[in-house]
Amino acid sequence: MKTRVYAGTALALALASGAAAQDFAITVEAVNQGTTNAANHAPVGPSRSNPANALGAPNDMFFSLGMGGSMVLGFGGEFGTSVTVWETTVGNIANHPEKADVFVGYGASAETAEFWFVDTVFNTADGIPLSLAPVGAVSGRSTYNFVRIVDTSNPAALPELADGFDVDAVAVHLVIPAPASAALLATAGLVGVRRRRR
Ligand SMILES: [Ca+2]
Ligand SMILES: [Ca+2]
Repeated sequence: MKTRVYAGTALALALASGAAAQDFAITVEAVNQGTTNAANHAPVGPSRSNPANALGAPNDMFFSLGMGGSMVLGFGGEFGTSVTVWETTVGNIANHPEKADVFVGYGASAETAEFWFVDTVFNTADGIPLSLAPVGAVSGRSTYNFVRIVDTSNPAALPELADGFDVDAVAVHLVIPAPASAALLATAGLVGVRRRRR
């Protein structure tokens, strides 16, 4: 019996620490890549056009949104608190001032979800959590299930080869867990019931 109690405590601790941990994007829900900044709107190169590079933890592998491009990411559940975006710029960042608007959305799909503006992120200051508290005052919600990132880089400030904001990774804090976590919670509840019966 004691073993069960210890197991339950360990699980509860794991779940508690999991709630505070960052949850990285796991699905690409929509992509609308823009072009390079060239006068002929040449497409972004293939090595910079894999949307899956925006999934998972920051690793300097990225998806270039293209000038004016956008993408929507999913996290396997509903999140609140904050959104953090990591960008990758190769070379002298001062010569490539890139930025993007970050939105959170809620709905059945990326196409039908309603989105609310959170903040603008700059490649010169990435990896900073954006609070969702001000968004809640507008949306009337505390949880969301999509993040949309829209390139808003200024074409006039960039060279011809520029291809907009480069998304390396996006993190949230899941508050309504994915199915796998829900199963864990159910197990934790079962342990708790057994403990109370003693
Ligand atoms: Ca870029
Ligand atoms: Ca990446």
